[in-house]
Amino acid sequence: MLITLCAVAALSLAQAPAAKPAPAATPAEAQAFVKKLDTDLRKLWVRQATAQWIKSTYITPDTERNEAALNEDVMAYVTQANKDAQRFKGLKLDPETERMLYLLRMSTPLPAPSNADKRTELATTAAKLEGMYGSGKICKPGKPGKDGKPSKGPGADADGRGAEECKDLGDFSAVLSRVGDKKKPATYEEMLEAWTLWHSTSKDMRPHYERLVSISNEGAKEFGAVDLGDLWRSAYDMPPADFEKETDRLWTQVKPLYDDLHCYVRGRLSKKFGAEKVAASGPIPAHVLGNMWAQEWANVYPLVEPYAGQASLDVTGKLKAQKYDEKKLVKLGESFFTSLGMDPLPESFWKNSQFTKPRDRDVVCHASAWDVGFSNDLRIKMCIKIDEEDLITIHHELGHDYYFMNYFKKPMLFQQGANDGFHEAIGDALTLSITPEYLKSLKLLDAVPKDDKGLINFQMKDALEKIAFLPFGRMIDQWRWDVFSGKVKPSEYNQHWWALRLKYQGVAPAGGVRGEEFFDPGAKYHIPANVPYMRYFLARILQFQFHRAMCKAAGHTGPLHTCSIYGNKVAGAKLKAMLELGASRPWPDALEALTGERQMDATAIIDYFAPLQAWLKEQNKGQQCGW
Ligand code: X8Z
Ligand code: ZN
Repeated sequence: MLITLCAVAALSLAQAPAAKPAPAATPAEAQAFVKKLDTDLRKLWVRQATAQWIKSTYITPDTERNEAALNEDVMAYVTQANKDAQRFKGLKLDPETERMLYLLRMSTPLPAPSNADKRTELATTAAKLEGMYGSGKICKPGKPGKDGKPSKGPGADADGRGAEECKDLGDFSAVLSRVGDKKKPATYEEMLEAWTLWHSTSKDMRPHYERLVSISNEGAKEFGAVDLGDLWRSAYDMPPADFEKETDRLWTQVKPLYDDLHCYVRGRLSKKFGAEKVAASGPIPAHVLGNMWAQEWANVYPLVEPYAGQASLDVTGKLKAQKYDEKKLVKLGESFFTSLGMDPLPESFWKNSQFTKPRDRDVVCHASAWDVGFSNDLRIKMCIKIDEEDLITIHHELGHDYYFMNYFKKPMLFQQGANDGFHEAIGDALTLSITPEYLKSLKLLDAVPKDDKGLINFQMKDALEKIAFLPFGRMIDQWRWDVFSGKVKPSEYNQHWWALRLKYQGVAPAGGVRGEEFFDPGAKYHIPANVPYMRYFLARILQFQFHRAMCKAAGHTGPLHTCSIYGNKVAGAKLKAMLELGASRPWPDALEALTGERQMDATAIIDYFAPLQAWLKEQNKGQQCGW
């Protein structure tokens, strides 16, 4: 096996496009170059995705090492190919070749330098970090049994000595999610303990992360970028500095709505926990918002419900009562896509996906969607809980899979979203059509909220998910941009993290300062896994823009929040027209195909929440908002 892997590495390197600089490169040579690139990338990316899938569904030192080796092959190839492509700079090329060369430069979020030792170190460091996150847990000796000995369990010896009780992210998150639980609410202290324990699991990532920053920055420089943040920002068909301005423009559009929501939620939580724990002015403690990162706040809904005594919006209870299992939940997600005229998921999807958390091994539970063979070889990997949150996440993941399904016949470099925000927005855009009427038709709600009070309740629940996320989505990569540029030194990592969380989200750690002995960014998956995050911020805005366009195509005329495109084939065809483009055209072209617009625009999300925002403003009158 080892020999085969080494042979693979040697083969892919030997086949990299010619390294010799040719002084007078021609357009025909450039075309030949991208043709070979496509063949090579197919081989390399399929092998890489296979290794990544195996590692993610079975974390062991072996599968980590295997993945790192395949990642290294791809890194080596892409670094060399980028160098070779320099000779076509300035040539007048056909648009397709030109676009492929543009996309090649951004084809990896982790560019490696040419130095082989550094490349190896980068690949192993990246695998190590993701593995550390996936296997993060806190263990303590098990409680003694009746006989006074520790109870038996995994890791126990014959006498029960050494038995451990371990808790992982799922366990800690379950505590936080009980913040508003009617039957068994978690206390402030229980939540603080769960939050603190999880945030201690990432401490040891820090030196590895420092290396990842330093080596990948070297790689980015070889790719002609100033640093890795600059390279990430150059993936949006505009100069990197303009992209940063775009994200600021969009944030400015939505910030007033976030501020209104923050003000109202803080007031309610302050009443619930007491002003000494949640001050009526100032930031909200990061551990009381029902989510480990305070990124989505739906779990505090029972504590902030605008009007009591309205029809229940508790979908989770219904799912459990109706004995939904994981597959049935995924089938429900699929049925939304097929209602729009899309094909069913392939048989292999049902065979190869991971829906449940295996009991006997570590896996990367963070949800993801895959086309392992770049050939409609679709899968999702989740550790599904039977609740509303995961029903929404299933739609999100299937949105990725349906994007894959619609572009898998394109050349490899075009098998991507128009930009990465588009990819993240598809499934979410459909969930905006999960209206009370739709849920009632599935018997997941007893009654459709009738009057304004019901509407405000429903919008509040939605906003806790969608609006609360926006500043978090905006700040994560601000932190990384600042880290990659060197503006923030390793000795300031944690301090800067909390400065941004305060600035954008208005949240703070309970008890004040979290010193540099912690590495709190590492407690969020996308940092150790090195997944760029601005995509999710863009997606929260784009999904409403997509929704507005699909509603228009479906002939909807009323307020945006009353529209559902479920079952509408015309809206489905419009969506498909955009998905089929993949990344073959600059994203404004793709946006235009669906919406007729060429700019990302937050007016749709603001219009959608207009009733709630008016209500919030009324509630917040006389309050000192802000922090
Ligand atoms: O990572 C994800 C998806 C996979 S692309 C589950 N999301 C972000 C997160 O969990 O932080 C979706 C929402 C934001
Ligand atoms: Zn996603």
